[in-house]
Amino acid sequence: MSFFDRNRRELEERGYQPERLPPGQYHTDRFPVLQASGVALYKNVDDWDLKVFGHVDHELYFGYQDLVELAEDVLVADIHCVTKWSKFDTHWRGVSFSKILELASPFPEAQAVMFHGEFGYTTNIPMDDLRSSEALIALYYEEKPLEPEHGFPARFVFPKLYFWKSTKWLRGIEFILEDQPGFWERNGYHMYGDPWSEQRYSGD
Ligand SMILES: Nc1nc2c(c(=O)[nH]1)N[C@H]1C(S)=C(S)[C@@H](COP(=O)(O)O)O[C@H]1N2
Ligand SMILES: [Mo]
Repeated sequence: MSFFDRNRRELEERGYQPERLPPGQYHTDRFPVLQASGVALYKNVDDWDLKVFGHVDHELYFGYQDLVELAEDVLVADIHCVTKWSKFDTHWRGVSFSKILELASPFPEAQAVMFHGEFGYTTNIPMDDLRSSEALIALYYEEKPLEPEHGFPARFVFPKLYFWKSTKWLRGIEFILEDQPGFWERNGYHMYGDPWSEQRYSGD
């Protein structure tokens, strides 16, 4: 029996539905750490801020305390990494993306958002998906502030797509007119990244 078959059988024995795993994924209880850069360490959280800009009526600017005061939305979801691990029922708390839409009022012409992380990391997500799916600026994981390696002070969480779309050390939310590739999308990953259709690489 293959590793993947055994993993699905183990899930079943533990009372989980193996159908929660998208094709080609296995489940892990661990929380792997992945990034293209080093880990951003903010010794002083006042050195961090988040800008919302681009094609919007109202540009927004948040410090950490501003977001802490707004952090009342909870998202519980399965996450799927393109390197094939998935993790069930991850629990996040922060500011829902719908709150950002309400405050910023992006122009109706804006077709996509470019998320900017520390060290120049970027990734793109279409507006239609952001409007219709669960999306959160997370400050807390399992009710504790994020660990630095998982994106402290704030990361995006967008479980509908592969986890590379969930920017750690989030610094900018840019509303753009046309969907553009971000860092991994320019380096061989799929423009969209739906785990259920296995859109891992640009040719998939
Ligand atoms: N800023 C930033 N965010 C990032 C990345 C990165 O390199 N830089 N890597 C992405 C990738 S490929 C994955 S799989 C997830 C991993 O998140 P984790 O380390 O919390 O598991 O973060 C995503 N967000
Ligand atoms: Mo990833």
